Amino acid sequence: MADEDDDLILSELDDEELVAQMFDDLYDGMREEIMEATQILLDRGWAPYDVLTKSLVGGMTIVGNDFRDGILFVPEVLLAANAMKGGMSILKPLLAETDAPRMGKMVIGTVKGDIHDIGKNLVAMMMEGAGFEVVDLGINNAVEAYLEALANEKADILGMSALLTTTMPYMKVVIDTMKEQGIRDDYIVLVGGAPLNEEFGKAIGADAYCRDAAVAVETAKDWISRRHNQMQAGA
Ligand code: B12
Repeated sequence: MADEDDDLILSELDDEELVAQMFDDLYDGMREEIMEATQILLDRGWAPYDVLTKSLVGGMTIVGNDFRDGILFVPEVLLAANAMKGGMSILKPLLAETDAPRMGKMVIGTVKGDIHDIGKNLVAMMMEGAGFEVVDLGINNAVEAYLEALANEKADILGMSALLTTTMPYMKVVIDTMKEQGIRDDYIVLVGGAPLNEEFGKAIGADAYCRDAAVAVETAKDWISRRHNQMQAGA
């Protein structure tokens, strides 16, 4: 016997029901359904950013809470993350579609010992959407990987992500190495990840902590224009 959910036709749900269903489907790691629902919301005229924040990020927050509370475990969270990435793959080209002039270049990666990449990927997507060029180093990056990429790519911004209290101190290792090499001030350093806060960002010598991808974009724009002004003043 088919279970009730098998008969559910996503396109027949109204927006509110569909978002609630997406929360359930994300929770159950249903990648196909998440991709279908993402497309339906877009077809109904939802802005890509709203689909991202109201359905995908909203659903992932529930997953995160239940993981924290020991209701969900790693395999289930991986399935949920995979479903979220399915939805993100549809949104990515739309968020990146912009006429904005190139704003600057960012190298971004999750720090050594840490394999969380959903938040970092979101930041990368939103930065691209805002007109930045983004070089994504992926997960588990040692200081050498960051420094090599910054030099090779002639980047303006370094973005580091950490989701574990055990890996966030590694950001300081990277910044301290930059200081030792006399290159710290050549770059704007932005840091983010759920366990961080503003105080931590200041303590390790980052230029800014950003609580989410939208703030990351605003902060990056802000710092880039400050730099341009400084350069003009110094010229
Ligand atoms: C999904 C997830 C996983 C997935 C990761 C899949 C993937 N591909 O990323 C899997 C199942 C693999 C996983 C594994 C583990 N996880 Co985990 N995971 C999560 C979970 C549920 C959600 C994280 C997430 O994606 N959030 C959604 C995104 C959108 O949010 P975000 O990452 O915070 O990103 C936003 C901002 O922080 C910011 N941002 C993020 N990065 C950056 C970077 C820059 C430059 C800027 C500017 C901004 C920025 O912008 C983003 C977008 O708005 C969190 C719970 C939580 N509430 O955070 C736990 C959590 C982070 N995990 C946790 C743990 C303990 C682990 C494991 C150690 C579990 C284990 N026993 O094996 C392993 C660690 C493995 C490792 N070495 O890294 C703990 C960490 C606890 C702690 N205090 O350190 C958490 C908090 C859960 C909990 N409460 O227990 N995890």
